[in-house]
Amino acid sequence: MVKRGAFIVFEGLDRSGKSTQVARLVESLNQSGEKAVGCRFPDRTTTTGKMIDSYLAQKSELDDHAIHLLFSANRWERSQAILADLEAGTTVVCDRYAFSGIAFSAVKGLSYTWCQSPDIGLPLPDLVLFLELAPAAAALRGGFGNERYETSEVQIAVKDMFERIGSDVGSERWKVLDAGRDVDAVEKDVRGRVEELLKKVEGPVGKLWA
Ligand code: Z5A
Ligand code: MG
Repeated sequence: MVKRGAFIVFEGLDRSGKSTQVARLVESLNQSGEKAVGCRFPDRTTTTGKMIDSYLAQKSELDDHAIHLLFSANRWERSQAILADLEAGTTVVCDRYAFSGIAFSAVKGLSYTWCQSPDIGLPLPDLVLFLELAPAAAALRGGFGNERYETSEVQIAVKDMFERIGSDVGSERWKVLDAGRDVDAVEKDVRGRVEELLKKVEGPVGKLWA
């Protein structure tokens, strides 16, 4: 039987280096002979993703509940493909996931448990690497863009919400990494934690919030 792949998620605030580390990890795993693919949420290429993209770009308005459900649907659309990759022995490295979904919606005042519910049963990550970066350090990486949520007020509120989510997920699965170090140092830390994980991944993929 093929050993299943690991499901690894990167979370963190704006400019914490998620996309950089996802790309580096996928490349280094493939170079060392481990099959790995990247994915990202929102996936702006699908029909729901195009609606999300328009909302984030502030070209359209949507009710807070409706956009939350679209972000969740965007993950469900991809969930069978993620499971298929994992079962085929490919590690999946994902840039944001359902934890961003809760964090950004709950800070707008939606109920935390309501925010969790549409994602119940999605593939459960084996490891969540939360890239922690002080807002002042993030600011040195360039100014905010023009997308919705790219303000310091939202980012600070979201950071607090991520702390609550991390404690609900539990410290076995949710690891906080100092993202204020240089890119190579963060990558080395990530790689060490992923090597530990790959030794112990076994059994069926779990279900989120189930
Ligand atoms: N959202 C939501 O509301 N609900 C949901 O369910 C989901 C998401 C899934 C779009 O996210 C928005 O959608 C997001 C949450 C919401 N809103 N916000 N904020 P996105 O993923 O498309 O965009 P983002 O992740 O916020 O921004 P980003 O710019 O892509 O950040 P990043 O991926 O973490 O950073 P990066 O691109 O790797 O690096 C940023 C810059 O810093 C770049 O110039 C790098 O070269 C540099 N960098 C990276 N690492 C370092 C280090 N270690 N030192 C120095 N410089 C570095
Ligand atoms: Mg990114």
